[in-house]
Amino acid sequence: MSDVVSIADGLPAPGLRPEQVFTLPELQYPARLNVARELLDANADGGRAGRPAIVAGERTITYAELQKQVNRLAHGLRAQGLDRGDRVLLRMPNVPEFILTWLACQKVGIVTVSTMPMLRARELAAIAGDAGTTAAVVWGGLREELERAQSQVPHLTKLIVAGEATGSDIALGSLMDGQPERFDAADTARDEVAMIAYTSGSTGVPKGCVHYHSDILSSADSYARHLLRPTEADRFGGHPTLAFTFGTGGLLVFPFRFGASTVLSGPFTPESMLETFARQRVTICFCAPTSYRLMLRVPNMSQRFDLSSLRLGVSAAEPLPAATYLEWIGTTGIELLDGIGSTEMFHIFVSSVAGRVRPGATGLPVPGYECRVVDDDGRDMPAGQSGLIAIKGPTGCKYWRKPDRQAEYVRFGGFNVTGDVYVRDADGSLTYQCRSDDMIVSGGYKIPGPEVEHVLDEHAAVAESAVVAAPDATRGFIVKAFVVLKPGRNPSDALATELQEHCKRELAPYKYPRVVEFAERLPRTETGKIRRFELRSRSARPG
Ligand code: 3UK
Repeated sequence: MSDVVSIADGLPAPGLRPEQVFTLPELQYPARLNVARELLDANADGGRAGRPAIVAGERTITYAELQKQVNRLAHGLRAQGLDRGDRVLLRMPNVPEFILTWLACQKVGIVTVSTMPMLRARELAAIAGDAGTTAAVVWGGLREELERAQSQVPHLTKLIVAGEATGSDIALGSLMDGQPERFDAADTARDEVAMIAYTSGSTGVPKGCVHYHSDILSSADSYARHLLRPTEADRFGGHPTLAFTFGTGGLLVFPFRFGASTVLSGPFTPESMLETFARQRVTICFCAPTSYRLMLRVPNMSQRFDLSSLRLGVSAAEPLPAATYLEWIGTTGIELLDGIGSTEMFHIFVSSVAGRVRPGATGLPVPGYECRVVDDDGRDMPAGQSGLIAIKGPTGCKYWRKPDRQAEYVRFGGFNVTGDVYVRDADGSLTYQCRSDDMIVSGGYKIPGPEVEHVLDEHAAVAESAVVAAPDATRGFIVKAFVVLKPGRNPSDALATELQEHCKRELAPYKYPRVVEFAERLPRTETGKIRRFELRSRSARPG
């Protein structure tokens, strides 16, 4: 396996790493720390054995049951030759098997590389190749794209199939058969790599973000502990995929850190989400603003669905407009907490505070995080003037094998610079302005414009293209492509559809351009750079 990068070689050099600060008493972790022992054994062996850990449809799995399954799978993974520091790719929807596998890997000290279910072969191959995954656990219904990716990744040799398995596959269940129900968690260090989470990649290349065992827990002990104040009676629900750190936190780490329950649900539709909230008595929900807007459009939603169990909603992944906040609280009476997080920081670092929400503002730094608004040279901006947000706390950006990007994100003496532009008011409250780069945020998804351009440009009819965000009442923004055709090719609706289909085949379908506009030429700067700003403002005008 000499072509598989080692953990030491994947991590950024010590001088490039963020300064991670642990200022609160609850963030003082012992030198040896295993995230699965803290999230699972602490509950199963700590008086919560019979409490529900996972609720999925008709299935309820207690902490004791989950612990036995996790232990048997941990033995099974070891029996396959997988051990500490190996990387395993996870490709599963929000099913109990995701959590089972994630915890079993963590117990062994295996590094999890979770991937979004919608990714296609080319995206999966890039991630598997970069992370050096030697095995994958894949949900039966999602295996096809991974098998296509496998041919491009020689070191990805082992496929473990959850759900239904056939032929030469290794079934997840068979790995567990006959294995002992006890497993002592690996004696991992608090700053040992636990997971590599991939971003959507603003340059078209997905970036792996390394998180230590302590990073995962400190997100629960700063953000969740202080802003959500969970108890074991809480039932966490919502739609983010468990593979996205918004979901890993909200639907796995946070409920388990506080001995509460996670409620898993199928693909999002506004009705099915509301139905799950009502039937499963969800108390805290995690959704993107677009989803709250879609739920509000369900006729008579508050009469049809009993939302009396809900006590708090979390909104993240894109800005929460004051109008959405006000409509939601007006209709349901439930407060929404906006929070900005990132894959690099693991979870939310600036959040609204329950009872003190200022509609339209993101909020205040999460306890444990220090936050500045600075100019391009790192000088503090006065109140009321916009600048880059720079944060420092118990988590921080550690890009896997991306020293150049690392130096862009971690600056000004160990601060994390996300690329988001903010204004801080005199009272300290932070209001989001925009992103300083070209990422398109649509319906809660991050879509790098250049990645879509790259695929469009591969089409035989296309000379060049530029992809920008166009405002949209439902999704916040949608992907819009300006396309210049090759000589001899003529614009038509049929060709626009063909280009859209091409993108859906080559990329996760949510990335396809919902609007295709044919152009004679693209506006450029004197140095040849596309003037995206001009295209964006052209797209912002109606008609
Ligand atoms: C944008 C927001 C305004 C912002 C995420 C919560 O979104 C998450 O992670 P990603 O890596 O994207 C990070 C970027 O998304 N963003 C996120 N939340 C907000 N912009 N208001 C918000 N409330 O540009 C940020 O840099 O996909 C969110 C928890 C975990 C996450 N990974």
